[in-house]
Amino acid sequence: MPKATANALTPYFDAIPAIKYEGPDSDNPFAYRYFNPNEKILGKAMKDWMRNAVCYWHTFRGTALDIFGPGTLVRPWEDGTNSLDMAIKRTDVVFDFISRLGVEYYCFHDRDVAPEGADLSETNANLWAVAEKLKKLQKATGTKLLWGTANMFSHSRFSQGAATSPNADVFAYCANSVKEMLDVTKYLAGENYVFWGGREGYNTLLNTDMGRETEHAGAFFRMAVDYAKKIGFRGQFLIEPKACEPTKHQYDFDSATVLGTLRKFGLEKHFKLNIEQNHATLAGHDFCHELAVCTSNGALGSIDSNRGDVMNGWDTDQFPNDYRECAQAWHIIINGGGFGSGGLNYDSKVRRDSYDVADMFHAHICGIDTWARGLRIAAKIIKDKQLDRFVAKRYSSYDKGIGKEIEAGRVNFEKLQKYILAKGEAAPNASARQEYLENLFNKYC
Ligand code: XUL
Ligand code: CO
Repeated sequence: MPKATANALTPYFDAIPAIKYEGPDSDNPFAYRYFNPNEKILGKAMKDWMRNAVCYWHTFRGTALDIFGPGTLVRPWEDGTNSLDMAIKRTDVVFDFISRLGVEYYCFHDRDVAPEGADLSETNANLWAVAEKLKKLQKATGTKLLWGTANMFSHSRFSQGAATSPNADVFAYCANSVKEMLDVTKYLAGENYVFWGGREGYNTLLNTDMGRETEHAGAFFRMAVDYAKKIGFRGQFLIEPKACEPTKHQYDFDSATVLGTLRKFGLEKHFKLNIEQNHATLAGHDFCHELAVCTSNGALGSIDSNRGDVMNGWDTDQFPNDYRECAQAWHIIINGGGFGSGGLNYDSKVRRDSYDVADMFHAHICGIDTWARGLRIAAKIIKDKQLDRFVAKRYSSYDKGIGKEIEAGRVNFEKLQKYILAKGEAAPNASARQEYLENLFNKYC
């Protein structure tokens, strides 16, 4: 819940009031209009459906540099160094922001929270030094770790891949990174561990042995599963698909590809997926398509929330603002059983010219309210039952007779041929009524 400013960890956000729910008619830009944390929706508190998380990288390490110019986000708490000292000081600001926002979770990569040292042993020690501070702040503020991950894409050693690098020493380096981050995630009671294959892909087949690279990825995932078992890490492993960027072709292209790969390596029981809205569109899919691939395979883990721009073809990572898309997403998520240990991580960044600390709040308020408004709409859809009944009826030929036999695996081609020959023809199905359903959906919005 929002903390009173009097208890604030740092003075940097003192000009901004703690963010509270004021309802849809509020004119206060520093208030939620739809997110009322403890209000019950379909029998569960909104905060427990959403499990909102602030991401450390965009919000606290992003400077909004782009290819045409350096960063423009000059934060008053930064001293301009990437030192361990600054890393430790920064944690107070992060937890202050999260508390004032009234959010319960956060997510980070190893390199977001701690800098590399002179050698790998010092790098590991830096990570643990910050982890100890994070643990104290989690306890003091009640903030929880939704997931941890390792950054195996920024440094030049990863330029040709991490676990799929042609260099076996890089593979070994990555083993150290994931081992340490699994230990840290367990230490901080993290509820999930994410693999996003930053440079796990290729730019040209002229220099790439795809078969070997993907086998190495499979071996790496297997080792991670084995190590988690060894240390008793009970968090959920998640893979975050992305079609392209930074490599031309990423191996974890989309949900269907990842599920196929996991099955190839016999790892499907150990992993679920972390679906990012803008990654779905990069793969040429709707966000909801990716969610439905997951729920229909029992593999929905968590969401990295953001949006692309319909006119741009890259990962713009803007804060979500389309509550209609979120409503449809919630309908799929809720019918699929909810998030489990996952949640909504705002893997989004403010624009390069939104440089005030106030913009960090406006961005998260908009994202959280977008999902909260969507949740309220989805609850209406679910309570009203018309949409779900329509779909159930559309498949009702499988609830009895020959359809039931097909689903039960009790028939073969010969039996089906005999059946349909006796009928003489398969009558066309009733209209699929897309336009009627789109109009019905609009009614709930
Ligand atoms: C990159 C991306 C990452 C992952 C974590 O597009 O989404 O931030 O979420 O490594
Ligand atoms: Co992401």
